[in-house]
Amino acid sequence: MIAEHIAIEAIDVLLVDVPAIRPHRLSVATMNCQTLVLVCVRCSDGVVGMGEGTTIGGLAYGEESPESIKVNIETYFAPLLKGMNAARPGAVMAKLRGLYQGNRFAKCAVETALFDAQAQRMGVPLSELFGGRITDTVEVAWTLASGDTGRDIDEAEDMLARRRHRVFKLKIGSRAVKDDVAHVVAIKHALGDRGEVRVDVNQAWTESDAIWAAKRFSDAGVGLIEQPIAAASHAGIKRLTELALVPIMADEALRWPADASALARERCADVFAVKIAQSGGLLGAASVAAIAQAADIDLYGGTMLEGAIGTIASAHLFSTFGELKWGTELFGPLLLTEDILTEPLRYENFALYLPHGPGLGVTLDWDRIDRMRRNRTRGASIAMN
Ligand code: MUC
Ligand code: MG
Repeated sequence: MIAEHIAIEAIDVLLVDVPAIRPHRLSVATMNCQTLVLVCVRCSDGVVGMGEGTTIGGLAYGEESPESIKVNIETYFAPLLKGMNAARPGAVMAKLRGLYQGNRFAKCAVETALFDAQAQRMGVPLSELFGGRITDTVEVAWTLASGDTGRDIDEAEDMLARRRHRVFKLKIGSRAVKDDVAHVVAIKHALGDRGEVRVDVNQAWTESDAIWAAKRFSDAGVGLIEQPIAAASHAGIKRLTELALVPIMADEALRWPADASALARERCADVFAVKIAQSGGLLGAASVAAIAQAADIDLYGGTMLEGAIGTIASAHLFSTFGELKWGTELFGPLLLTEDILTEPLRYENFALYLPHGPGLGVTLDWDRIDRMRRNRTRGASIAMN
């Protein structure tokens, strides 16, 4: 029991630019580098919590950019949070949510840091604050997004041979639909039953494009279609789900738990991609999962291509879900050329292994972070305990 008032003393936000191992092409952007948005919350008991609010493609994916996340936390969140009781993360976040609109990624970063600090204080892994983990590993899919069919097949073969991934998500939607379909079908034919192939269109198609492609994907054995049309079109995604050609997953359509509720009420999708940043934090993502489970909608553990902090925070939460039928795509750190941990996350046998230490259970490599962080000459160096 933590009865005393533990003050939030300081909140630091760092933008850390890490090159990608290869260009990562989505319909909304091509990423050559990922900007990690790391938040550290220092508390008066000496505990430091870490969180992450990373997004994709600057301002291309959502309404927040790495820069807006940093500015809004520093300008609006930090003055409010300073002095508040770090031992009451739920109360702190309720206040923050009540005062400030939107900013889901920024809220996620702060909330993760508060819960990391609280779990460290209590001496338990983060997963134990969210009902307790049911599993120590989560299966991890890999995204093929080089844009080149031959290169994607080689990449998938390499992942299969190394037993790192056997589920492959193909990023499509930036080319003509028939070209995308040919690309996906060629990869599925090459892998056969050895690899599962899914696609993510990131809202790029019209409904008629999606119907045309779904028929061909169904014949080819593609396993899942993620967010094929605009997030706002609940009626459209419901019609695609009802066609029952290939299971349909909602991703960008799930901005808040209220969206999950609306989509679940009408059973607009077969699967929900649960993402901590997209849901405004761990609590919001837990609500999205609960809504899905109550409505008999399957769960998938999504990513915003976060680095190690957002990835392991997500894994802690996902490990508490009763059933994660479609696994996860928590591969973000593997897409980056440099690790920010002293000991990398453990990926083996197609899965990510959860750590057992208190809080997030990982240790940051501050020398590396300091080398890659933006404006390092102007900012004060972040020295951790
Ligand atoms: C998304 O839309 O799902 C997940 C994997 C990837 O390559 O991009 C992300 C975002
Ligand atoms: Mg997606």
